[in-house]
Amino acid sequence: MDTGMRHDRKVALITGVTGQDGAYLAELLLDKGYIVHGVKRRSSSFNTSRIEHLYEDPHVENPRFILHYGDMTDSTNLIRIVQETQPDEIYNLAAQSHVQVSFETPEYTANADGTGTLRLLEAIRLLGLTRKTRFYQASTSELYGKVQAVPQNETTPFYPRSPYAAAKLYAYWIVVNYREAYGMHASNGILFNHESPIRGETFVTRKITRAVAAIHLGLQDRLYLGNLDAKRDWGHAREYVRGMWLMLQQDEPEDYVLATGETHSVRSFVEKAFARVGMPIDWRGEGPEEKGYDKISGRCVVEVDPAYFRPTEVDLLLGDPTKAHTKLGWKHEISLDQLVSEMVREDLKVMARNVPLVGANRGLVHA
Ligand code: NDP
Ligand code: GDR
Repeated sequence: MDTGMRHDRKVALITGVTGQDGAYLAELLLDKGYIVHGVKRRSSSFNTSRIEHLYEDPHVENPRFILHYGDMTDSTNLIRIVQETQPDEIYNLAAQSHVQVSFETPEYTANADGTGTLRLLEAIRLLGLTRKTRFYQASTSELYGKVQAVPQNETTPFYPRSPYAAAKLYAYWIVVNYREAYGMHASNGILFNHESPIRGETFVTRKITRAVAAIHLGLQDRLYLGNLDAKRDWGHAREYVRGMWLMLQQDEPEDYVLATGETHSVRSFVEKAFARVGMPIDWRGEGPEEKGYDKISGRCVVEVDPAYFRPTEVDLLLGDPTKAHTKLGWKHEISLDQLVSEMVREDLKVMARNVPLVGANRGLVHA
């Protein structure tokens, strides 16, 4: 199947299309008229819930959204997909993306997130597509780790604090190297945390908004969290995928920070989320003993569980998106309060349908 060359439409290939960003990006590119190919992993159960609304019957003529089975750990498979699709743009979003999980699966994380990026770049090079195919790499504010300056911009030195960040550091530099060595249009988006109602359930924001909805509806008693003092620069994923696309539309490839320029603690996110369901939080105790009580009922609804503490933590992230603003015309519009409201509202809808709670909320997953 050579779906790339017969159309006037631009062709994009997205790895990690079943994830939060993959789903928003596929939607954006389809809206822009692209033909979108997505790489999804084979799993024993459906993992396509975020992109079901984009699904097209593969038997229709000239489908514009096409899925391929693939894995970042499998070179020949990646080469075949790039060969078949001949993409104008590749967005490399696939990753083992959970920082805490990377401490438990460091080698796999290095393979998928670090070497996986190299495999994809090599596929482009081996197939002679270095001039045709533009490349976006999902780099991360986790690269700053133990931060060397506040706020962080494109020139702030990196200091990774997890196997995930170390793997992404390799990916960052191999992208820079392929750009310089082979003249590829390859860019790193150094994206600060971005969330949404379809954020993975074990990342802290979604874990909080799901628990708030479940506690409000009487489906759960308590929310267990780790470090409440960590500070993050949280934006909305829908706005960030637009920034990815803008990077590949520039004449020259460059690296860009996407961030809001504001930072808030996990504790503050918890307060904002509970406030949406009319539960003001009163904190008592310190460190691992800290608990959050609903001021109105006096009930304990938040507890610290040291199992969620990380061996090395990233304490404070605050991005400076000036370059993206100046060169790409990109700026975030959605405030943290709006983001929290949307996430709690959507989780209330999901919980009200009484979807069985899985993963973090049942304590099946420690992350
Ligand atoms: P998600 O965890 O929601 O999605 C990750 C995607 O990668 C999923 O589609 C997953 O498939 C896929 N994937 C995982 N391992 C492999 C593999 N070995 N081979 C092929 N596919 C694989 O992440 P996000 O959408 O939140 O993030 C997208 C990218 O951006 C990631 O690389 C992440 O590290 C990075 N990033 C994210 C930020 C954020 O705040 N969201 C900030 C900065 C960077 P499956 O559905 O089967 O699990
Ligand atoms: P992060 O996101 O590690 O920043 O990586 P996460 O939401 O997992 O953690 C943010 C902060 O919250 C603290 N925290 C908890 N985290 C989780 N997951 N669960 C808890 O119970 C909990 N309690 C406190 C964490 O310690 C941390 O400080 C995300 C991912 O999307 C990466 O892929 C991406 O690169 C970065 O954002 C930017």
